[in-house]
Amino acid sequence: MTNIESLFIYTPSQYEAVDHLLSMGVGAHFAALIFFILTSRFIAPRYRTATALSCIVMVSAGTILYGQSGLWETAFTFNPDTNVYEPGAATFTNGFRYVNWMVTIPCLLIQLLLVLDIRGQQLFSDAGRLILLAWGMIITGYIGQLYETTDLMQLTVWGAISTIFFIGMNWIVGTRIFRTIPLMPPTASGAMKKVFWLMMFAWTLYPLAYAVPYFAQSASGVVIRQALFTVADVSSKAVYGLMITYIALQRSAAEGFEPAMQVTSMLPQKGIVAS
Ligand code: RET
Repeated sequence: MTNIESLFIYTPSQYEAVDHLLSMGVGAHFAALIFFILTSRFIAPRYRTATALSCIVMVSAGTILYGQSGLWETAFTFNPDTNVYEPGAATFTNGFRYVNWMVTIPCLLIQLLLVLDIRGQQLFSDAGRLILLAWGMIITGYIGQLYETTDLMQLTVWGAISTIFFIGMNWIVGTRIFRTIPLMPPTASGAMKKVFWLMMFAWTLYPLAYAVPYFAQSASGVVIRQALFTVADVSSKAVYGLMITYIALQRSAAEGFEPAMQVTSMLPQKGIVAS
């Protein structure tokens, strides 16, 4: 069982493109981590768990991408005679990503419920259902991708089952967001709509990356796939986390949390005298 990545040889620019995409992913997640740590004190305690979950996602995703970039570098070695990178000591796989999603997706979903201010019993039941759907989606997708070089029929069937879970999960996410938007402070509701569309866009890039073996079984297909993964990762985790933090900040300010009011300029700054 292997991924299409291991089937090809790469020109130096194709090899470097993938290497750089993976390193960029590492950098973006660790940079965002610093931002979330530094800004968490402006968020009211009621919403601060959402920021803490962003930190967990950043460490988890940054670490896995660091591993992927190391794996890429050991999986292919440069042959100076032919001027290409050929399969080397290790076998490249995207499987680690799927395993990582078992942790990161639940964190991303719970963050959303927290900034929607869904609490108590409702939080438990919504989170429970969303996590089970997400795990169903990931496990079936993981099984499917094991067959991508050997049996496209299996890739299709498992991918289709995974998509059913995906649709169920999106349905719950969409209904929760649009039901709650009218109850949110106006400063946060516009951003919440954008979060919904960001999720629809970024999360759909993952099934596209899964489907690359159907339409691009080649070294350039691999570059396309890793580019899709990188755009999906940075937008579904780092940019999403920034928007969640923005919403948490606006909600904190609207509820009278002073540090948030200062950041959002709802309070006059101390020491500045109005003339
Ligand atoms: C799979 C298999 C093919 C069908 C579908 C999939 C969906 C994957 C998604 C992944 C989202 C990942 C995120 C990670 C954050 O850390 C499993 C590729 C629908 C939606 C948001």
